[in-house]
Amino acid sequence: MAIVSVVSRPFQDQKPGTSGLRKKVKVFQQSHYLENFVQSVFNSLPTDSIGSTLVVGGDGRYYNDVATRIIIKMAAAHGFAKVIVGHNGILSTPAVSCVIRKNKAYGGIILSASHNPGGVDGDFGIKYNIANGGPAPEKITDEVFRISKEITSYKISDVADDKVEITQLGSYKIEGMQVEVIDSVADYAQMLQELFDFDAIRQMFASGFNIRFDSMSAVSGPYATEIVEKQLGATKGSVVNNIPLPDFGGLHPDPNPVNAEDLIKIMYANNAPDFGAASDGDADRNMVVGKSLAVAPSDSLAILAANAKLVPGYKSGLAGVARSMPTSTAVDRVAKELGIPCFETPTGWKFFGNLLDADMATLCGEESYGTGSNHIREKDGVWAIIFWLNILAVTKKSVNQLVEEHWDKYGRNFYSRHDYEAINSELANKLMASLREKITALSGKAFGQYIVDVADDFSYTDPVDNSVSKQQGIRIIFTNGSRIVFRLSGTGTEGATLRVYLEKYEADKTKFKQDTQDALKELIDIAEEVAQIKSYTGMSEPTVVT
Ligand code: VG1
Ligand code: CO
Repeated sequence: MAIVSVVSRPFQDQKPGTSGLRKKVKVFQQSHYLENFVQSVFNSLPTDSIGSTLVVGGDGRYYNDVATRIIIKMAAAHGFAKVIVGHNGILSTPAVSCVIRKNKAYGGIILSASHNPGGVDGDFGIKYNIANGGPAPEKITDEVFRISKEITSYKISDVADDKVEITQLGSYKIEGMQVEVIDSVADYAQMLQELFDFDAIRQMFASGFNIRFDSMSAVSGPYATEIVEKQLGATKGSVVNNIPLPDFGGLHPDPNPVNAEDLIKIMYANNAPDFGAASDGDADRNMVVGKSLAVAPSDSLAILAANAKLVPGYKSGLAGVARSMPTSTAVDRVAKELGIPCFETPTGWKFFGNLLDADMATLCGEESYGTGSNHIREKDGVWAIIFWLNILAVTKKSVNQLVEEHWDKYGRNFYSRHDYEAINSELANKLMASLREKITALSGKAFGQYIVDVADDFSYTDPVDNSVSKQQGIRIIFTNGSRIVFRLSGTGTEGATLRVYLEKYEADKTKFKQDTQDALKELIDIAEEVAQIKSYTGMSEPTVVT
């Protein structure tokens, strides 16, 4: 056993996006590709990383196990004292965050492309998280990218792969570094027990409440089975598709009404269960579904914020809330009512880290089915679902009742996202550039009854470290509070994806039952008029509407 230095050549395309580096599996399988990126991460770390602890785990997708072993061998070469790794290389994204914090680790590496499809022809991804348990901020990912473009070698232990044991729980050494293989679920489950009233939820299940939790053949399976079925007593079989598969069964592990089609069908049929839930590839996203009602993620955030005090972990109230810029302003109304601040950040969980660390925000959320809190530094799918169950158990209300009462009190923010996927990158960039040129002239312009109040390219100054992130999406805000936002996705691996976010506030109760797309019709037309999406993309309609 020895540490060797391997000569490689730099790749120019290892720029982390919204959430780490995501590429096709085939790209990651090129020789030295993964190793170069991992070495770039290690080279970006100060010397105090030597002798410290690193956490490693992933969502179980194709290549997870291979990559896990490579990272353990490289961590030994870098001089970490210990690697904590999930059993079989498996840890959900929120579990990695939990384990980093619990063990006061230096950081962690997450192997996941999250909601992107997996399998040999699918996507793979890697992300570095820092000591607070959250995604590395831009100043670190920028540095990693810079190093990756110059790197010419990496260090790795030459220990045989079959000596890098990840299938047995327990501890052993490689090059003097301790490797500890932990149960993937235990620490995470314990954390949730401390936040929620498990007894109340258990009673609710015991009295006949039923749930269908669709793990989408992704990593939430073992977590939901242990927590929802075993610990909370939901009927056996309530958690479906609960075995993580390397290709997620060939499906797209994204918990929205389009991709979680099966769950929606069941929840919209007669005799639907009381509660439907789904989670994504790495279990940081969640969808909540009532009977014939898929709860909009922006509404879910607002409802959790409004009811947080009913839950033991948040009984003393919230310091503040935060949402990503495209997320609807439903939570802003709750914050106003509670008299707490509401922060608006760029898309991506890394922007919430400082606010959570500084205790300026307690709950955070994104329109993309992500909700979380200061219990860790990632969004957390299973947590969000148990949060909802806790509120239902305490209020003895149904999902639909809670949502409708919320609208009655605060009004309804009709909301939808239209995605144009896999469009030509050059054309997508041209569309955005032309929007940037147009925005100054938009101010004050009237489109029927919609009058533009503000039109800008969102720029964010972090209130904690004053770092500035520019060009985070074009916003058109109307005088009546409605909004249209345009931005390009930073998680795709094929061409570009244009996201158009549409929001309309409605205070008139008689209009709450309207179909969302109908309610947003005028805004959809304005978006087309302003951005000329059809002519730029050649697409007559979006590929996904959520
Ligand atoms: C998307 C979502 C964003 C989310 C990110 C990572 O990013 O819009 O809200 O934080 O995915 O989620 P983008 O750049 O494609 O719009 V996950 O669950 O894929 O880590
Ligand atoms: Co995810």
